[in-house]
Amino acid sequence: MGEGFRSGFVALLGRPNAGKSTLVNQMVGLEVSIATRKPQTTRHRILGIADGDGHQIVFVDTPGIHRARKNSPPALSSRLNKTAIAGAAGVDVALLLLTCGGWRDSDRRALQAAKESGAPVVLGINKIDRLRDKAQLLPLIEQSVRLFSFAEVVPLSALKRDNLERLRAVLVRQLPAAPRGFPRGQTSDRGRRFMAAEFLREQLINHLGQELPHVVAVEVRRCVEEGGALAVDAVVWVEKAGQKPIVLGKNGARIKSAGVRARKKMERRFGSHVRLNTWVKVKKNWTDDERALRSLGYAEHG
Ligand SMILES: Nc1nc2c(ncn2[C@@H]2O[C@H](COP(=O)(O)OP(=O)(O)OP(=O)(O)O)[C@@H](O)[C@H]2O)c(=O)[nH]1
Ligand SMILES: [Mg+2]
Repeated sequence: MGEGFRSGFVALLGRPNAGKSTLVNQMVGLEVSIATRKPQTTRHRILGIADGDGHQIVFVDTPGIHRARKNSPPALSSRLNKTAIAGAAGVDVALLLLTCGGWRDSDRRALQAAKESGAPVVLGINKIDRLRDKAQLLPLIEQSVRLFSFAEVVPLSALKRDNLERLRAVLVRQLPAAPRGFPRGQTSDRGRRFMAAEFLREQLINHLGQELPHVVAVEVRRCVEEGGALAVDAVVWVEKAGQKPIVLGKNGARIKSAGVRARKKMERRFGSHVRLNTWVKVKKNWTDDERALRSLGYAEHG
């Protein structure tokens, strides 16, 4: 490791659906955090480690910061916000991700969290591939720099990989001179059991309508090598008996289809055959019950 190596933590903050997880995955070069088109996908603090020439950036992906909606479960909702805010504590850089759609209430909340981290705040303006005319960015950049003195402002498209190298250079400049904190080649702090649960949850989100994703949790109870394959036993938790048939689908078609897709992703990632067994069970009102949230692993940060 030569002199001048830079390394540190960069927290991704922003409203739900801003593209934080997509960006982390692109920077790491591997899917370490699931991303879907529905808001409130990420529920944990997840590290994504990006090694580069003379540097290592440890991205901290966080849940989207939002205002509790009238019909959203208060305990889960506030837990997600707390996890996001806790994820920014002690980092070297806060990367606030806005979209080119402009500032909303939840973006301002995320800015507040970024400021409170005490770290320099870089503003990323995502989804610029949606702009027909890039000149539309200028008023947004002007408005943004009036709101706060950002260390830098970087327009980008996480999806199309537009301007990501510039972003990387900007972030590295903000990092302290330090040796890498994680061994080269390590891409995340999460193991197979976590990724297996997340791949299944991702496919369930894709298979379900607008509201149900929020009431689904996946718990992998067993993830062991057995007879040349990885045996994964997963319980899909819903919070009301009436939600069970929706997750199952007609003759179990929905959970089956989600399960097949999730299994294929697991097989690609883990490089082994996977035998996935799923059960759909009811944990009454788990989204609004602190104890249930803890037992499902949603309360590890304060
Ligand atoms: N057009 C476009 N879509 C994007 C871009 N980046 C992300 N998306 C899409 O935006 C949606 C949300 O992306 P995520 O990465 O899950 O967003 P997030 O900020 O992690 O969301 P939460 O985990 O819910 O807070 C997905 O459908 C992405 O494909 C981009 O640069 N351009
Ligand atoms: Mg996310």
